[in-house]
Amino acid sequence: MHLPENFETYSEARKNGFIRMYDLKKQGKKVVGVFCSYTPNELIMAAGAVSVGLCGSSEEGIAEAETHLPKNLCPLIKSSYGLAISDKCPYFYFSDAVLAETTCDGKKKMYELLNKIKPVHVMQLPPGREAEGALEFWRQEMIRTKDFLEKTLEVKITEESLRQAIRDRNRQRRAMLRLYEIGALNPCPISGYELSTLVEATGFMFTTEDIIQALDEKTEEQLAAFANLKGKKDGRPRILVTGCPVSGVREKIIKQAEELGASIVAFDSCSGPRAQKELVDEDPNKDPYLALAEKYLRINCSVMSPNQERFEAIREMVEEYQIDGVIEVVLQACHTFAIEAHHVKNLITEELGLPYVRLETDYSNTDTGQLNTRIGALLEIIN
Ligand code: BJ8
Repeated sequence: MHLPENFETYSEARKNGFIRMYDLKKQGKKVVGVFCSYTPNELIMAAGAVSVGLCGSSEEGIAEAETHLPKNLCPLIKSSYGLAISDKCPYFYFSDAVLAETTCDGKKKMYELLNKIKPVHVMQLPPGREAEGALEFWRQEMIRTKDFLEKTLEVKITEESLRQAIRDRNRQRRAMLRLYEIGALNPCPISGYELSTLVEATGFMFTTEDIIQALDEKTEEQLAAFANLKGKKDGRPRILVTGCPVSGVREKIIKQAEELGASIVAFDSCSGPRAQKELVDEDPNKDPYLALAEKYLRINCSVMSPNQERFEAIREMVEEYQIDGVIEVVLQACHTFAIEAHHVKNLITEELGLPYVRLETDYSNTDTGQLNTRIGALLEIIN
């Protein structure tokens, strides 16, 4: 696996973002902490505030969290909560408010505890897209969130500022999608480890223009690298990673798989294009709250039931990215992804005839050797 000399790890990017955020706070900027792809960031932007991801991605904070939360809970939830209550996360400390959603049971109950420390607004996400009224209910949640932000941040969200935020966020999505599409090139010039790290590091840049510039520069650099490869194939198995977010297991799964010879070219997860693929409708005659509701309700996370759209997205990605095998990441005690993995396995192995492995793990390093063996076995089957 080749990494550029100026490669910034996720934790370095996170640390470097602290200074930027400190400066923004000194200038009087309001900050809203977020946890999920269902968060309508456009509302935060329209309020003149910046958003920052608060999802924990390391073992830090887990011991503290376990004094309040069950041990057998998703590490992402425990780490996020532990960092918050132990004052170990400067981004949580700087947040004037937290915007969250009722996604999985663990997260939504954790938010009730978090609300004792900061103002937490929890959007009630419909559990599916198909029920009559789901879309209108979700549109009303957008309006309720606007009201919360206006009151808590003492600002006014105008229709004009919201429409501008929608256009800006769409520009950012397009830039991100262009970078993800590098993975469809064959051979793929960028490692999945570098790609996913860079995309998540943009969460610690706080202006649309900075983010777009970083994404565009990487895309152009990789297009040039691909042109230099002059069509030479590298023979590495092309892998799709699906399932739970990979931030907290990037080193032991993504990096390790590439060190074992895989080329991770695509992500069907919140570490990939899942939440970026659909833009928000910019039609000036359309109600912007309806446009936001439509876009965010289409995100195909396993918390939705049924979630047919995820399987369609996987089918399309397997074809577009010329996938040879699939790794499914399931974080410990994540019931929705663990159960949905049954359908995913059938789709991959029976319908598409490809090798598949499901890796159930947490944020510790105790299973690194075991993961190495299982990933190695998958690559051997493909080879
Ligand atoms: S849209 S994937 S960011 S909910 S892994 S905390 S589901 S028990 S992170 Fe997620 Fe939003 Fe979905 Fe994406 Fe619960 Fe599962 Fe843990 Fe999860």
